Amino acid sequence: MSKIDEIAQAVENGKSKIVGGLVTDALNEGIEAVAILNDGMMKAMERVGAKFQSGEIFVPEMLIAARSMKAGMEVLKPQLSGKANVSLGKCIIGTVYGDLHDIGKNLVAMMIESSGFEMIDLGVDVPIEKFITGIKETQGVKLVALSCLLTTTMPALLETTKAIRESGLQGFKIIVGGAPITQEFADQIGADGYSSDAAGAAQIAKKLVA
Ligand code: B1M
Repeated sequence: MSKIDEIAQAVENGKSKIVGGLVTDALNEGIEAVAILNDGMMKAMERVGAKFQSGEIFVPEMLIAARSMKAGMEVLKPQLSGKANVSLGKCIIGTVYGDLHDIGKNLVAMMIESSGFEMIDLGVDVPIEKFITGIKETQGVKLVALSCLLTTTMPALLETTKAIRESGLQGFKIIVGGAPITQEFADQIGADGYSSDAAGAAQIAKKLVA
């Protein structure tokens, strides 16, 4: 079995204690961090999602797999996040209310931060008012990034975007993303930008504030 498959299997089976070591071994063997992430850990999470959908596993197993992915991410983080020598302003990021998924949001935060933004992460299940207060009380916000992983929290994404717009606060762009979100939905709710993945989110973020 290849090292990447070993990592994927460990993530899928929730072996959080060994994932970090396997990722370190893979990096030492010269395997690219992006390949470990995309071909190993993310593939594993897709399989976890499919198993959940088919009733083969339940929420606790999904949670344990998420913990393993996070353990691997800790090791990968320094490899994935380059240091930008520019300052593009501040970015406020969070997962919309009702939604507890944060792995994708954390990846997006990491990539946007590496592209030159100062990151303020409000976490998961973020109430609309918290976004608005955050923007109001932080000087130099240029970007608000909203993550949404559930079809059932897409209305929360719409409401959050709408409320931020209606707050009258200005000087920043809003980008949205997450598995169920499409460019069409992003346009419909009036977001300035959309990406289906973390690297794309960083590219769009830079373009929007340029
Ligand atoms: Co949840 N869950 N989950 N879950 N979970 C999904 C999303 C699901 C697709 C699984 C499935 O059924 N196949 C399904 C949603 C179905 C739907 O909405 N149609 C689902 C469900 C149903 C649920 C619960 C309702 C289950 C239940 O309780 N019955 C429940 C909801 C809880 C809640 O939020 N209120 C639930 C709970 C959980 C856990 C807590 C157990 C755990 C999350 C732990 C955590 O995040 N700390 C969990 C997990 C792990 C998953 C899966 C298996 C993996 C998610 C993940 O981390 N993927 C997921 C299945 C799947 O994704 N295939 C699933 C890896 C991550 C890197 O990818 O988050 O997609 P992702 O992020 C990507 C892109 O989406 C994008 O870039 C990222 C990197 O490239 N992106 C952005 C994300 N945010 C972005 C923002 C941007 C731009 C791009 O701009 C701002």
